[in-house]
Amino acid sequence: MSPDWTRIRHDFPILDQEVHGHPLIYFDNAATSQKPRQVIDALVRYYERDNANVHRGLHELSNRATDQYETARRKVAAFVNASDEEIIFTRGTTEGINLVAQSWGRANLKAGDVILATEMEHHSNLVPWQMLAAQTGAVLKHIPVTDEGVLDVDQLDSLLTEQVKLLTFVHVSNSLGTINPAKLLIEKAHAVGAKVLLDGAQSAGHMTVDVRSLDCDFYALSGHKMCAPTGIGALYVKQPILANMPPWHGGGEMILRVQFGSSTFKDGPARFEAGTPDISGAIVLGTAIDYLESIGRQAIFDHDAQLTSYALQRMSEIEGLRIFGPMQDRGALVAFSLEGAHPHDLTEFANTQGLALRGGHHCTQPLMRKFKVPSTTRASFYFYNTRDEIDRMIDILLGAKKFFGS
Ligand code: C6P
Repeated sequence: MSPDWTRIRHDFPILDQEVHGHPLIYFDNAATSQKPRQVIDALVRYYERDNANVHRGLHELSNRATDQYETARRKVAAFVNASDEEIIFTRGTTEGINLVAQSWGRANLKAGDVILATEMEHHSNLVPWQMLAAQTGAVLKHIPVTDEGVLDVDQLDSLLTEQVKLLTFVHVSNSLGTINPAKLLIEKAHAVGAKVLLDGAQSAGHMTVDVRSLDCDFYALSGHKMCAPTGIGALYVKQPILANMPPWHGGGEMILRVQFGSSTFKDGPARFEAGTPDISGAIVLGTAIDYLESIGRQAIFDHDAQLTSYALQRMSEIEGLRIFGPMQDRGALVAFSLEGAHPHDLTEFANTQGLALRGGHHCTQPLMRKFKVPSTTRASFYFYNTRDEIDRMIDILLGAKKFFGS
């Protein structure tokens, strides 16, 4: 049975408001998603009843907080089909990737090794590798993107040499919407002995993700893009890779024994969670996962896909509107430009009509350079959005066309 999308939309109190005298249309979900009442309530409930530090206290509240925090880890693990010993809580995708670079990367890469990324990476999946390359002498290379906005897989065989120690790529591009052929890329990278990191920022909340079946070695996600608050995320690291990774942050909770001159460290995810973690964030990330699972991830994917193909169809009818990225196999976003209107001006115009879009380079400057544009405007959808909102966006874009004389 199909979910009751109208009822589901009512779970999001923020959507029920006017902006500049118009009903809010929130199409900036790739930047951050909205939060359902269930998640907001769970956050309040935690602070009203259970708040305490984890793994430290021997009192009731600390035990409750610890139980809930570790239960959330199990929920994240189940969500991506991993074991809880493979899930590290982070602040988000950015921190997860930096953790891999500074822990696994520093321990395993040396001068001349190759880190292979793609031309469509978010800065979060480029800058940490540039820093690691500068530290180790490794070289950062990339798989080019075609004019259609997909990876040029014909180049793979020449790029995937035995020098490649890591292939790192975005699962769903935040600037093009492209869903990359993860399984194929992972298989090819493993064939030359490389490890593979998947940037799951735009995939985790939108589709079923099974790290076992994908067989990736690292998968990073951000809670705030999948109905949880900002400041919490998770990193999957396949065992036994995790067991052999050195710590990256030092501090409380990640140690076994500390002397003045040296320390020994815990095994498992705790080794990478120094200091007091985002306890409430992790717990309600668990609530967000329960919420998404109650709708069904395939249902969310199908709903997003229908909205996106409808948006693509309607937007293609607007003369002077250029769509970036492939017309098929894409996630729930459409980046575009409108002749005669600067993307920032267009985004501001949309805002005056209550429509939240994003205008900018979307933290993918190398990709913008490839397409010879400084920035684009982007509409990104989630399961609480409707066809009616897309129709209203089209009207606003037609209004913008007149306004900018394009
Ligand atoms: N993209 C966007 O509007 P953090 O900030 O750590 O939660 O996520 C970083 C990140 C990494 N990879 C991809 C593919 C992403 O899309 C993002 C975040 C937002 O597109 C903010 S720039």
